[in-house]
Amino acid sequence: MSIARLPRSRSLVGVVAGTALVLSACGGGGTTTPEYSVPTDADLVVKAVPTIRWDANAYTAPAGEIDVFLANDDNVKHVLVVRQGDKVVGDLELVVNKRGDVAEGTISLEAGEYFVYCTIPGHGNMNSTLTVS
Ligand SMILES: [Cu+2]
Repeated sequence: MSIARLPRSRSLVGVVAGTALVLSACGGGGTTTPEYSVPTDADLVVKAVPTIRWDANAYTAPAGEIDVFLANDDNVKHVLVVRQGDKVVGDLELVVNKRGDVAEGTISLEAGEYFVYCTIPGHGNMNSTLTVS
């Protein structure tokens, strides 16, 4: 299986840098990555990125108790849930209201194919696959 596509190189940098230190938001001009650290023990890291997208079209996670970390690199509110087909599974609901917000939670999933979905109206394209194995 190929590596999940990362539309922005910044996303990869964020994941790597976040393992060791808090990201600095004081880079050069343009859009900078918000300041937060990604927990090293997260099983699934999802970022909302401009404009109204997740940072990957496909995610993977290990079956069982999955520690999910959500960060908002976008400028609007997002609400992450996990769905199977079009039905929400588990009671995980991660809310990030604004840019720089983060949220963490846990969901127990058996191996299978799921979707990382955003429940905000108009965000239906935030529907990436999640392969749990
Ligand atoms: Cu959204």
